[in-house]
Amino acid sequence: MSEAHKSRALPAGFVLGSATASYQIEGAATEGGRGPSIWDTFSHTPGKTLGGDTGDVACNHYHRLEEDLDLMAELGLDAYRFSIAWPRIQPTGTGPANKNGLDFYDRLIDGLLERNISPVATLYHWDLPQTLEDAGGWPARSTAEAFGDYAEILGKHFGDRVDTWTSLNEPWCSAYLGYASGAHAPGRTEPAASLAAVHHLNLAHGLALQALRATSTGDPKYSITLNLHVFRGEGENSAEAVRKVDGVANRVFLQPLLDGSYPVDVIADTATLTDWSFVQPGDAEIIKQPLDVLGVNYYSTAKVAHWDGTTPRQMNDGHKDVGHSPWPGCHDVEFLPSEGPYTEMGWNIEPAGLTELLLRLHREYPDVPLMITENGAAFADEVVKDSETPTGYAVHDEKRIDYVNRHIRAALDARDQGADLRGYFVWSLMDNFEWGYGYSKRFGIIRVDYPTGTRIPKDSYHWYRELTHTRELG
Ligand code: PNW
Repeated sequence: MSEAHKSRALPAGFVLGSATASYQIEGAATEGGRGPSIWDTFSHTPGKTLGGDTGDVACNHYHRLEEDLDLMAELGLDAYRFSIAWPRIQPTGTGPANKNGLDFYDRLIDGLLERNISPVATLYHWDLPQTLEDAGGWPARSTAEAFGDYAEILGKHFGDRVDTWTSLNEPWCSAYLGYASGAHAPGRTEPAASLAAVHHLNLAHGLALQALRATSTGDPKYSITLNLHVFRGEGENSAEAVRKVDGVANRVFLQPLLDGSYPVDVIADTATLTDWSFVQPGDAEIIKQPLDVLGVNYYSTAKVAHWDGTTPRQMNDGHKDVGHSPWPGCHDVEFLPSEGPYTEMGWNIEPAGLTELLLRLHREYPDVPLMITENGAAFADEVVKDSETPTGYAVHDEKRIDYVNRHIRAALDARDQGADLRGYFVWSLMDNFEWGYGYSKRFGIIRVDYPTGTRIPKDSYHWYRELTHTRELG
């Protein structure tokens, strides 16, 4: 029997969850007083998403809430990670709360609590109110200030029931895919502005945690989720290449959040783009808020090398190639293809990278508890007729089961070596709108049939259910 399939018990108290995000699943884009977000504008702009797919209907979760809650209960989740759509709460990003928006998340949170599932709420998973983008978006300081006000509304209204508050999901994506490569909304290609966005996202996190702590009457935990990158250097001068990409991908978030300063090498590497004058006195103190848990999203690794300019530069960094780099200040770094196997996203599968990442965080920030807030894989599923199931179909996704199994094991390896890892959330509860890839990539452990919205639990759902019940990896 191979290592991957030896049975292994989960530690006591280890949280098993699943994750989604508002724009990816809710649909009902113009209902309940919701204002437009940058993802509505972007997805409705021709050429921005594959096949012109939008989140207008998505999984119709907004109207299928009860059914989805029941699927979570049946799955045996300890916790559910979702995001709140800012434009449902404040349709134009400022001003009083929209009651309809609050009502929807009341029903979600109360429905979770009734089923004994801990609500893990993210304030921002990329659906910025369009009005705020029109006023400058994340490169503008006013967006961070508006985010603090939004957090105050949420703290007052939901802070008695939420288990964990997460300020931002993957500010790396918001800043660099949104403002440098343009692969994500709002689709801007301004590397200097993307660095201002980095800072204002960090600042927004700090302002939000202050506001949430001041208003939440329960005893929630406070967190942020980062998509930290694991880089492998290849060839001569690759240490320098790794230092640079690690700076703009990882340290430009970790260091201000946890140490209260920006890395001097990143400031130097990006000096031709910006003088960083958007960082004002006092900002560092606001950004460095105590964190009860650091959320880590992990999917794959990346291989980098020094690029000397003599051959065409390779950019196999797993991003949609839109001709603009999401790596400001890294023009002499190239991204080489990693060894397979790969998922349908073209991302290489390397569970050991997760062990290394968790151990690095444990080494550098030993006092910060860790949570894997996303991990999972897009694969093409095999759908077969099966008269034994309630839906009449079964979905075979052995590769996804193997991926999740191996990554939970890799995470537990890090825990065995000292990392303070508290739990694991599989991405995603259901197939959904995969951003620029539209509905073409399926990450769910529940299949969503488009456009009917019918939910079909996949084999991976049944496997995960077995895990939540036995608490033992098979
Ligand atoms: C994360 N990249 O997104 C998000 O948090 C999810 O919303 C998303 O569905 C999931 O991972 C799968 O993609 C990412 O280009 C999107 O490096 C793009 C990248 C990374 C994460």
